[in-house]
Amino acid sequence: MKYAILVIGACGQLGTELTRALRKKHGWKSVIAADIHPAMDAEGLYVQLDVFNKKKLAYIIAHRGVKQLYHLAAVLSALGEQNPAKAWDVNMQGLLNVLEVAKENKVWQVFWPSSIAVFDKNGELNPSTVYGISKAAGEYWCRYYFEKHGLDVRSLRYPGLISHRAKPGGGTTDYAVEIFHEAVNKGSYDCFLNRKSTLPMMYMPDAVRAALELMDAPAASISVRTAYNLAAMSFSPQELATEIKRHLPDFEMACNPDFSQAIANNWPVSVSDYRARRDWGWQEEYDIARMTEDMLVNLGQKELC
Ligand code: AKB
Repeated sequence: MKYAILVIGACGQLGTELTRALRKKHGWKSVIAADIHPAMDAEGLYVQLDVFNKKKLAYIIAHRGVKQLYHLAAVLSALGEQNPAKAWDVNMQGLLNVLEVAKENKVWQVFWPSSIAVFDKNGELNPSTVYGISKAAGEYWCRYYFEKHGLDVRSLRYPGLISHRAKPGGGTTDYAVEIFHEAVNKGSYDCFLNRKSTLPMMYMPDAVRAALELMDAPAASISVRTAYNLAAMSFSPQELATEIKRHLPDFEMACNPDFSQAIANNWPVSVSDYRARRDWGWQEEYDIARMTEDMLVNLGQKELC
């Protein structure tokens, strides 16, 4: 491979795993990790980048021969409600900068994650958070750059993501990661959503594979140029706690809903992803049982078989 791949937001929950997967697939020298932090790790190429710095972004793309770009930097739903102006700025201006610089520098493909936060509880496109509004508007910007400028932008509406490497920060679905760490470290968890709050979720290996498969799909098969719905499983905190208890029988969960509950109440319990299945063969691998077992193995609580 002669071109470079740039991952913006490479230190985040999705970025950490996607960068690893891209390096495994395309080679260590082909993938440049970028994030706002001074340095990530010694594992591969890394540049410090603020998404507001268009000049530096253009320089990296032009001088490193970047032809594929993953733009993951964002302020998530719960944190966004604490600081709406910042969330709008980072999420919207960041995306517009990336799209514009990618267009000017003839990047072949851009991946940008959207979210189930664009929906209301009936599954209508009707966002209730600044994060959701920025994702909905961003989807239309992606389609606009495709239709108007021929930029091959592809996007997925991710559910809550569960992973054991990097922790998420500022999301409504973060409880589904925190619960594992607390179960393992303390044996108990105080959940900020109520027991019955069912939301769509996905295990990280599926989320990473979905992005890679979407980017590998022939352009002619991509019928959705806003963002594809993507689904794997739906569960409530109670259902997840019950699943964890199968492995850690002494685990206990209390629930004390905070402001995030109002956000969760406005999201759908599930989404239909038939277009992703039809267009590029999407198929999840992990359900709640497999995901829970794998999380606990990776957090050192179960023997690897
Ligand atoms: C959040 O909770 O904000 C995110 C999301 C569902 O996009 N995990």
